[in-house]
Amino acid sequence: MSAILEQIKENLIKGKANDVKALVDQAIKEDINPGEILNQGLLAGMSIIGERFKKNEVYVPEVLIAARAMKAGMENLKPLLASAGVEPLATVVVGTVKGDLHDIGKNLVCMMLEGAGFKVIDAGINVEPEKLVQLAQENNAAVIGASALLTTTMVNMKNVVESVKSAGLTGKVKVMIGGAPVTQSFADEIGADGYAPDAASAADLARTLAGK
Ligand code: B1M
Repeated sequence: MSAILEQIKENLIKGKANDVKALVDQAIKEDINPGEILNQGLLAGMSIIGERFKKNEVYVPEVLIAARAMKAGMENLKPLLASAGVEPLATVVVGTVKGDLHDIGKNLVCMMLEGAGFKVIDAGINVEPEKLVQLAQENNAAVIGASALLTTTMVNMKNVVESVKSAGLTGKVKVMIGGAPVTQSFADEIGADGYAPDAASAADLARTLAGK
């Protein structure tokens, strides 16, 4: 791999936003393929952060700082990716379920999904299940991700599964769920397509659910 892509990766892991941006700009000037800058530089770094996060080797602040560096690096790369026809893996609609205002975990999930190469539609907090389905339809999403932090709101995840069913999208739009009180057995009970315990695993799961 070219030295500059390695440097982008290493600086992203360290969360050095200014350096990542400068290195990406330099790589663009050196005519390195935008897809390579994305995959071998930025996404490679984010993937390592995701793995370390899963193993509790790094924590929420480091992930947020790395995501900020990723965002800085993407600034001038994004238009080039679009014109080079580099497509996102798939689209994922993510929201915190109705009645629930917690968004820190949901935002981390969005960041890890973006870091993994997905287009993310962030539906926000306190989202009606029908809204998630509507956004999925409008954006041709492969996956809906629902987050809940309260035992009183996690039950609303069942309504997301039901809404997907009512819209005739079962199997076409997969539902993944997560959040502190959520478990695999709860996912099985409500008929969700998958459960992820943390944000990095959510990106892995979305890849599987979207068949990527
Ligand atoms: Co609230 N709150 N809160 N709160 N809050 C908890 C969740 C609670 C456990 C605190 C406690 O009592 N010990 C408790 C829930 C009890 C329960 O139901 N079992 C609680 C309560 C009761 C409440 C209120 C009801 C309090 C009140 O008003 N009486 C109220 C409810 C408001 C509402 O939502 N309607 C409330 C309000 C708030 C604040 C607004 C003050 C604030 C939220 C601010 C915000 O989000 N912008 C808040 C906070 C910060 C917390 C704690 C302290 C931290 C939550 C958090 O952000 N964790 C929390 C206690 C705790 O967890 N220590 C608590 C960090 C975050 C990175 O983790 O969100 O779990 P988490 O996300 C992880 C994974 O779960 C996973 O990935 C993330 C990263 O790895 N994940 C997914 C999350 N979503 C996923 C989706 C996926 C896959 C993985 O796929 C789609």
